[in-house]
Amino acid sequence: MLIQPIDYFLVVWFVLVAASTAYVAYDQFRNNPEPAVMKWGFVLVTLYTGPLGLLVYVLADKEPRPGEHEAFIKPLWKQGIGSTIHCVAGDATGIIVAAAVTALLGLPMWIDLIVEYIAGFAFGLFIFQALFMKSMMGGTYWQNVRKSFLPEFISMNFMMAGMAPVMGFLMMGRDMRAMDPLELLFWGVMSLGVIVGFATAYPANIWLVQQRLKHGLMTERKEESAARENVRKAAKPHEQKRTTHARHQAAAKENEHKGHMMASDVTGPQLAAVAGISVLALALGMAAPANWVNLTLSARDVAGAMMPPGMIMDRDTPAAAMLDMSAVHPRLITADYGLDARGDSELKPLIDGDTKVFNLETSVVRWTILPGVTVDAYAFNGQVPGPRLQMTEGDKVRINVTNKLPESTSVHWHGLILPNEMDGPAEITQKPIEPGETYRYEFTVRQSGTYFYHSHDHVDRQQALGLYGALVIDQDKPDVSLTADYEYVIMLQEWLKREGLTYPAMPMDGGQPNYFTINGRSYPSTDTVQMRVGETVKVRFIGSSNGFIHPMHIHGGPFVVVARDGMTLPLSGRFEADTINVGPGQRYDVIWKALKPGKWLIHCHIGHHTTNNNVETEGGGGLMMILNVTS
Ligand SMILES: [Cu+2]
Repeated sequence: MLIQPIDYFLVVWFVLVAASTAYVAYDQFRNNPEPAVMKWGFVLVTLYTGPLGLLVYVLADKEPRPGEHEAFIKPLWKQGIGSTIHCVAGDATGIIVAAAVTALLGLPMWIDLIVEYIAGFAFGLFIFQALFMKSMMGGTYWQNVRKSFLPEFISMNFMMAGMAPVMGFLMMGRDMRAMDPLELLFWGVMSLGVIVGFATAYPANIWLVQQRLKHGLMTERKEESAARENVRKAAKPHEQKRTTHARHQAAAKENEHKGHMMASDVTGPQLAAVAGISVLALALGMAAPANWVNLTLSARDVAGAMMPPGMIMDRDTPAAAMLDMSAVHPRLITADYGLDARGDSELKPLIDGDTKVFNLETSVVRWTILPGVTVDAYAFNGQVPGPRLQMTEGDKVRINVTNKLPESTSVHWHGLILPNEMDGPAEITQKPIEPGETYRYEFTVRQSGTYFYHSHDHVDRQQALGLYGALVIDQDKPDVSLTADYEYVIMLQEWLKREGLTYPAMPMDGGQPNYFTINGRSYPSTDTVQMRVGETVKVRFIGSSNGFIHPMHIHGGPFVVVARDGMTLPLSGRFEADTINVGPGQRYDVIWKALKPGKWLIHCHIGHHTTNNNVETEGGGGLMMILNVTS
């Protein structure tokens, strides 16, 4: 799914990869006079490195004009390229296949890296290197395996020394879609890994070619092949090898070859030193990432999670912590709502005998908080906040909660006195409601006042993504001292939206919010309450926010606090104030009287909470709304 700029870049990249590979394959098999194994080597490497493979091919191997291949490929740097190509073609193929398989099997990253090394080495040695050597040098397959073991070992070590850290850091980085072979990003990381691996293996390959421990580029003319074919038909097997080899010598313009051996004057200490350094480089490349990223996790553990910028993720961050803070994946969105949709709409109950029945359903939606600004949210009945449940003291109620989220959930009826098994905490009083399941909550309402309901499973994630709603319970005998001309419920929430993705806001590194909503809207898209001088409004503040306290302030004169946490304050306990701290879970009912005409604000008194992504629009943002009083 194309959800980030990198995804579009990767589409372009892989189109270029396809075009580059097609060109190299066409030119190799049509125009290039070189051995078939080398042709395949270039095709595979271009498949992994795209335009860079094409560049290397054109600069080092593509015959510039007919008959010039022999002279063109002679410089040592080009011979080094040839040697690196057949190392990388084999090793990278083994590594990439192993990486895809281990990811799909759900093995931890550190095992992935070891399996990839073994697979890359085996594929390089047994398939590419030994076969390549055999076709060039003759001899039995196993003689060639033995001969190519050390050069292949050195080259593979240096390649993996470059490729392993690229895979370790990027796959376990902020965008862990890179762990999933079904995502384009996985293949992008593989491409980059091969490019870096090529670069780190190249110097060693120059040395190996120079020491005649590995072959570089070669020329094999068609006429020669035809001649060889004729000779093969005529000659006995033993003679045929010698003749073929003699022709090979001529083609490569190498005079020092003797029998099946390449004459190398490399010394034991030289070879041991280079092999030793290659082992050191390999160990560093494989182990170093484990200092910073958690290589004990598998692709299955992190499930392609995308993490917020600034989250501290280190070698001991558990997968559950990552999933908890990860973005809502846009592919999970089932509905898209504009500014015409409203949260906190009253849900009319169905009547079943003496019971009021409310049906709630959770799902992932895209919700508009400001013109042009959306968040990806968890919603009850497609609303943020969820629908308002209006009840009366003494009601028997049944609430069916159906879970259409990608994860389990449960619902807690905050502040209500009810049977323990109806209280909602997942794993404590009930089994979590798994995706697709429905749980039936049933109780009789014994209280009255302002309450709310919210998720009680992975609360820090789910409530911070919008899973809450108001529960307003009327008294069976209304108390006139609690009534006002108007009523308005205010539910507070913080959001973290960055680079097109929504993360649950939390008071921790990487989790700090940059948008704030009253009833699912940021100012200036919040409601305005219209009233006249002398009229009163009862504001029910609900601390539906998850980790942030909001000192809520009303301009234009004090309000009277008449209830706290659903409980009516006795007349002697009521008090006047103009700011009240609404902490998570708290509710305050306040009655404000319009004394003078004008636009009077209700807003949070933390300045940052009245901005939208740190920007003020029309005098503010976020947790701000207007009481518009006319005379
Ligand atoms: Cu605030």
